Amino acid sequence: MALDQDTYDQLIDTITRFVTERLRPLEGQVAETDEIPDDLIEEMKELGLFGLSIPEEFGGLGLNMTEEIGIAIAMGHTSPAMRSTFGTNIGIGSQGLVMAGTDEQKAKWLPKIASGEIITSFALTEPSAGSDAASVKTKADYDEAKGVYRLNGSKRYITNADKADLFTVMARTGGEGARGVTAFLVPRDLPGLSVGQPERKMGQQGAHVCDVNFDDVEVPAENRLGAEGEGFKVAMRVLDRGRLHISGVCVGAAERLIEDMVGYAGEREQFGKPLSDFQMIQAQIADSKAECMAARALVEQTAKKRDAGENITMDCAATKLIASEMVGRVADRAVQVYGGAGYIADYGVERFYRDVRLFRIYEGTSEIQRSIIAREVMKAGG
Ligand code: COS
Repeated sequence: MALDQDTYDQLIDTITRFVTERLRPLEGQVAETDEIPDDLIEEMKELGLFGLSIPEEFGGLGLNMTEEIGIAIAMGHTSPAMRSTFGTNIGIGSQGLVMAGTDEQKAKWLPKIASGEIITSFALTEPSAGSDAASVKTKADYDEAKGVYRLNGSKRYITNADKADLFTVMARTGGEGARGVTAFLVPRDLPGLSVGQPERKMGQQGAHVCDVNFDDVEVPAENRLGAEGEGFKVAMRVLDRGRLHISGVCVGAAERLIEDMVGYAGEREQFGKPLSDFQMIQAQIADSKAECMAARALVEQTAKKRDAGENITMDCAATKLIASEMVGRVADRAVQVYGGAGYIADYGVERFYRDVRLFRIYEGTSEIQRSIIAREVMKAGG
């Protein structure tokens, strides 16, 4: 444990109350305005949410993975866009720096990331490099005379890019393939860096994704993260843990949907009795609960393995596959249990249905998770 049990229990309790009392009532407003209110962001900062996974010496809470997962599940009980507000700071936007940064880089950036003073983004995906992440084309040419890498290219679907102050950018310094990729810490205010308009999306309104363009952006050599050619591996390690975190959010969202389903089925009457008296409705609740419990157990087991220092690449892929597919089925059943109301915006279930669709796509599609699992299993089998 990074925290003692009492402190951790109090933290979970505080976050659960924040989710229930502050965030859930604002879900509709956030979806409609596509913005998280500023005062809410300030409250998230005060609660320490931007620094959950940042080591204590740099001002964060230094949670281990098991503890972080507990919070991801608690946050999953409200619209995923709420968690996304600080999701990049505690995940893909900061963990490359935590894993591969120098002491100077960490001291310079991590305290401000932990406090939420600066927002971070992870820039891997490109217009022609999605699942095939090792094919990134953004170039980083070293200019020895100036001591800078000159970045040219563009990134796509970058979460929180419009708010970001610091990007972890994967760019090509060498030949083709994974070994030619290097990671860089790129401050937003460098000349030549521009961010596009937020995309219109199916769901998760309030969380924005944008293009990020680099036009002769001169990045000081001291901002290189790790050695040349190590950037792809850094990105993969960051994604391993990101996939586990997302799996926790999937479990939380499923728990919320089950709670909503049960509530609605108990209130709504048809044929003279509540929906919950019908076995076909009970079956949908039972299947959802059983699948959610299984996913939760897997998430917790994988988090424990990571905390024990084990290689979790396959476990994370399997966990994300199971948890994201599970929440998709649960959301679909929730819409079905709500019937006509499930299709009406005011009830919020259709919004969750759209929101959770992304979990099967981002941080690696279900197809990519399956190919990682197959590859790792076959490797282990010789
Ligand atoms: N941890 C550490 N190292 C890893 C790794 C991991 N999880 N996965 C791969 N590597 C290493 C490999 O060991 C290999 O190292 P060597 O060159 O020393 O042998 C190197 O990275 C290249 O790996 P590999 O050959 O497996 O790369 P591929 O091009 O086959 O790609 C997948 C592998 C498909 C797994 C990768 O491209 C991927 O995850 N794609 C999805 C990307 C994604 O999730 N995008 C979402 C957007 S980001 S929010």
